[in-house]
Amino acid sequence: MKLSISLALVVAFTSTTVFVHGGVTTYIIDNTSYPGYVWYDPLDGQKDLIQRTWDQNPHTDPLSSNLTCNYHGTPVPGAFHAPVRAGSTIRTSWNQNSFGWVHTVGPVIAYLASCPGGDCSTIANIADISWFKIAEEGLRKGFALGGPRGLNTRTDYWDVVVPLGLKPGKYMVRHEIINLELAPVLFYPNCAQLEVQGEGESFPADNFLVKFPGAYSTSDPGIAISGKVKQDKFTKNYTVPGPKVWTG
Ligand SMILES: [Cu+2]
Repeated sequence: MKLSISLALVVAFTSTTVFVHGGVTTYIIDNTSYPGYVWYDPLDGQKDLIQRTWDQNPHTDPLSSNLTCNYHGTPVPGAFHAPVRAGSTIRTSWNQNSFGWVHTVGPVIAYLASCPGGDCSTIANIADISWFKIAEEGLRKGFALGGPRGLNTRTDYWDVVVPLGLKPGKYMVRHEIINLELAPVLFYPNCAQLEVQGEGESFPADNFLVKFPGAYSTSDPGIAISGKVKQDKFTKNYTVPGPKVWTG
């Protein structure tokens, strides 16, 4: 028993040194689990995923092309779209090797973008697609640092509802964690491909739509606060960056 605990600790500490950052590792959609791209494995051999490629390292420049869907952010061979009914929940997990998310200060945000041509895999330039925000949590009024959820704890998972009224089609989903603990700010975006099904007929108006890169600037209050968020008076009035949430 003692030996196995020691071994577990060795594995644990080894893992923390490797997994200092991270991203979305699994999507659970309508009771189906979709494994994510494994950033520490070779790209060769990874296929048939809904998630686009990424790297564990964060991105600091809001104007970088990495802000769209992380480093490379390309579909793997055999990439497909996970079916999801409008109104259903998408559960994303940041778990890796039994560790949850390692950063505890910052918002978690989810966006959707309609894929032109009806196939998210064949978009020539993902910087061109238009995103709308469907959920945001964390560092808002009423959330204190160290609170129960909203990325103030180690986030194992986060649930987001696909707006019930959203019209069917192929969509990219973009989850993002922003680490505000230090300056510069650290962005962790991840993208995956969805096929939204249902009878919805709604789509957000232009004032809800943004581009990545383009949606954020280092002077946005919710980003400029990076490195200073432990001053409680600021965090209680935190403004999540990006457009208003569209609920359908
Ligand atoms: Cu990190």
